[in-house]
Amino acid sequence: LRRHFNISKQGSKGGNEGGSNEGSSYENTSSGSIKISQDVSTALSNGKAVVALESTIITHGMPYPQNFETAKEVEAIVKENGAVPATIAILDGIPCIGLTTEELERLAKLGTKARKISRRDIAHVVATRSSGGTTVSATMIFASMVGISVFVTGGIGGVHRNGENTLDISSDLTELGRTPICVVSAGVKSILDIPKTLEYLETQGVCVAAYKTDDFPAFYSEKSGCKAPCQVDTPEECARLIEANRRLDLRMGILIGIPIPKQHSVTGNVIDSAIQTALREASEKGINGSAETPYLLSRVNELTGGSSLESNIALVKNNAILGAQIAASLAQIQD
Ligand code: PSU
Ligand code: MN
Repeated sequence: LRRHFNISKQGSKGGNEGGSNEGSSYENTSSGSIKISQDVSTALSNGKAVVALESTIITHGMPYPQNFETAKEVEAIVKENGAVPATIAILDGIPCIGLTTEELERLAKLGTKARKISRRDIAHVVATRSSGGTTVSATMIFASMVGISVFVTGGIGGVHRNGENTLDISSDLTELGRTPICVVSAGVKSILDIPKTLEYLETQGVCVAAYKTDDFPAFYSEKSGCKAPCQVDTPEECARLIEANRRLDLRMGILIGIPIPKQHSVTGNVIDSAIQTALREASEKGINGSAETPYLLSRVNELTGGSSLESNIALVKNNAILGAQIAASLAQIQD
């Protein structure tokens, strides 16, 4: 019943590329060449737990050096909790599943000079041999290609405020509607329109569940005030959800929203007024499209004097624990 590697193995080709590609294998997919690290490749062929991690959070979601430190720590947390981390990015035109520390550092230092890669950008980045961080949508695509079922991030994109007029709706949402990956996140930031995001997820047929609560979490705060359609209470329950989705071949994604740990949550005036200011500035400066989310994230960080960044880092780590536990549980039931 292993669905892994419906792509043919081309054999190892590590070595002569500055040492950093050592131990990786190139897989030939119907859509081109992708590189899978040895760790991830071995875990997938043995049916072991693997957790995908995105990289736009590194290039566009946090400043250096916190982005690099967090990326390394999140990988360590995934390992401690029984799964193999697979950070996904495109480097010099090659989609990479599982990065070396040097590769993580390269992305972290590139920051916003790297491309921000959503579904629509993949072909161009590959064709021009460019490098960049993959958003939730692009990361889901590559994770799904190699048979990874669980993916951890901080927060996903959503329907932007005033999205009914701008049509700015993150491709994360449509990807969740068409790609069977379980995404673990702390919900959706209130820089976005949370009720409309949930409506849109329903239209896309995405299974949305909140973890140990019936309130969909709002990233910096535990509650959004919007009821989550489902509630799950254990990693095993999440794994059973993934397994049911797979067996029935429903082909849509699952979104698990886990609230930020109470001691790290920022609520009330500080964050609200920072978000309001950032939104107003973005609109005054005419910042829109794919530049809007990175702008809002970094302005909110600045305006809260780094306290929102601290929360962001804490919640990603918390999500990584649950993601690894879900992947471990899934590996067990699929055994
Ligand atoms: N929200 C965050 N941090 C992030 C992102 C969103 O709190 O780093 C990133 C993710 O990579 C997400 C992307 O997939 O932004 C969504 O971008 P857009 O809104 O342009 O679709
Ligand atoms: Mn957008």
